[in-house]
Amino acid sequence: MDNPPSLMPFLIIIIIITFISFTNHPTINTSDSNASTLPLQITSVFTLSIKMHSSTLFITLTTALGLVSAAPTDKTYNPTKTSAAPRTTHTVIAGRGGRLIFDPDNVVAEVGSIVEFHFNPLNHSVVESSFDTPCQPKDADSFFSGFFPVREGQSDEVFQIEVKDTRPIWFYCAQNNNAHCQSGMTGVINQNFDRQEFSLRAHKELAAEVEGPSGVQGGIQGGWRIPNPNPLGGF
Ligand SMILES: [Cu+2]
Repeated sequence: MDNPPSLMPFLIIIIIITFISFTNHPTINTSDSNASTLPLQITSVFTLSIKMHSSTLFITLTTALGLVSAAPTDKTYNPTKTSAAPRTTHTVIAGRGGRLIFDPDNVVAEVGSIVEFHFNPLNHSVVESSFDTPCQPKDADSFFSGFFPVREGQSDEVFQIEVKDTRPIWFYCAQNNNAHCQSGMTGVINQNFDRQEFSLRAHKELAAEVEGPSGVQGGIQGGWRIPNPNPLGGF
């Protein structure tokens, strides 16, 4: 890409060379009495200027070159971009293949990413729990998707949650008909793989021992229930 200001130093040098050549031209030399009067005066003035003020001229030209070479700084300014990078979305299928599972049930998701739950047939849901107390909401703020009755294919809507920090997020399906949570419908986001006593396997063992119904929240919360962005996803 052309950068017009960068040509300025060369133009100035060419002008200087031309100017010096002009002053040394024999037809307008100050010693030539046949030269016309006007060019002689101009040449004399210029020659005198160069001789008497060569240092000043040098400084002036150097300053000019400096200003010209500094000029492109403004041209290379790039405004700050304001568009956000697209967020990663991790898809989890509840009840995939008619089984009482989340697939995958052990999700690794970076902070700021989205985990998006899709729902296959039966009537599944997803609720946030804690490691120690499977099949029950973690607290009053636990996310809850509501139920997704589906006859075939996948649900018209999905449920999204945002991963806000690196702590493990435990979840389960609150469908009590056939005890989905106790039957293996639990999962985790960002399990601590250095602490096997808190593994998903250990959590599922705890869930299998839970007696009584799974708990649900009073209403959909803690995420976004939105139209399915990929209803023909093939699962
Ligand atoms: Cu279920």
